[in-house]
Amino acid sequence: MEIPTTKVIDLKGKYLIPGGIDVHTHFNIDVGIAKSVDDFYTGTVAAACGGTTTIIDHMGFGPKGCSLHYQLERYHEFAENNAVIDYGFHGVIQHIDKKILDEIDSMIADGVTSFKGYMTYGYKLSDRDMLELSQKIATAGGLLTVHPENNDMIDYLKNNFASEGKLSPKYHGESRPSRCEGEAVNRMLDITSVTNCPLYIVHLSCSEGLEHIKVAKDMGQKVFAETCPQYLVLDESCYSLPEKEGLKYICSPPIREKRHQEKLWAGIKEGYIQTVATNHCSFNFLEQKIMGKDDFRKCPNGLPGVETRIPLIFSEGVSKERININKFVEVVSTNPAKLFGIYPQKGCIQVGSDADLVVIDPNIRKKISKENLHENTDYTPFEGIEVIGYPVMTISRGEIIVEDNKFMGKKGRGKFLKRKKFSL
Ligand code: DUC
Ligand code: ZN
Repeated sequence: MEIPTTKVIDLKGKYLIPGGIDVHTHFNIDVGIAKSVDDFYTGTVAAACGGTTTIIDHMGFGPKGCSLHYQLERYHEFAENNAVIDYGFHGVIQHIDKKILDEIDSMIADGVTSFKGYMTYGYKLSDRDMLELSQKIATAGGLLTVHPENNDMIDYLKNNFASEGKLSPKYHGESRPSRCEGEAVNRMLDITSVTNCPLYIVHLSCSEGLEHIKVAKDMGQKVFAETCPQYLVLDESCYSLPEKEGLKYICSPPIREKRHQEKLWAGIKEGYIQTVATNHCSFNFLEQKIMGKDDFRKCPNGLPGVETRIPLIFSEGVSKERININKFVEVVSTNPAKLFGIYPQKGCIQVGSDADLVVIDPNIRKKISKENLHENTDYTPFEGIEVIGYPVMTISRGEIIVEDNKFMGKKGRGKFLKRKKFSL
């Protein structure tokens, strides 16, 4: 018989929280003009070092016309034998036809219970597509997640700026104004009110979108929202940094004017925003982001951030007293687990749960720097920000996998999470 070993850890002066859950990563993604530099090994090592014990990845697009399971199989191959923490996938919807709609049931049976539709980019869905998709997801017991931006507005503005030779990183932000996100959020709220489908807005970046969500939620609609650290701590001035540094911050939706930040924090505090995820989609500055040096449209969109989420939200949220420790745990762990069908296996500390645990020392002060991170990029957009509080130990299913910023787990130890149907 195996003798259980017991290790006593002195947590005096520290917080013990359920492991972080980041429900928005893009590992192994190929965006056509570039491949991300974090795969399921480097990305999950970085996640673990930053206090995250579960990720749910938004699979990238597959070949035109491919089935949902085609892409799911590719992602199982990417993650298996590589991920070091537990993981799940959101289905990605590239087009709508009867075959795709019929496949939703079997995806759910296979543990993929949420699906992402884009309103912009190459595989954007029309309003009619969204109606049919949300109707199907609602009856199948899934959750619809949406990237909301008005594609026509973006196209129009981008073309206008280009014709005037306005191609510096600043015009990335200006071609995707917050009204264009707000409009798309509102449209999705109306569409899903017709089909009665639960809606999850990914990477909410602006007060316009938040206001629409508040109205709908107060009227009883099932709508949930995620924001990301970049929208809470950075502002649009990053696009005007010298030496093309602005390219480092090109992501969609873009980093907004400062006025949005406190609105988003208030949205978290008041419960209109339920999760903070990252949209981690990492490209190197030197060979990849720099492709946009003469034209922002050539810069691959995306920022790294899977490792800095917990430190930034703890520091800017709890240490700076914008939110209390309970709200922090809700948005980085418990709510994501509940929304995405892995609670109480994950997202809480209780008998029978997975013993995914993180220790945070609230007294550590350190400057975020690429040098101390495990993300595979040559920069971090949060360089130089001083945080108060940092994760010092990460435990996954009872095993210590990170201690004092050193990863000591085994490659491939992460397991696929077959998620339950949406039930909130
Ligand atoms: N936004 C990004 O910046 N990158 C990947 C996908 C997305 O929505
Ligand atoms: Zn995304």
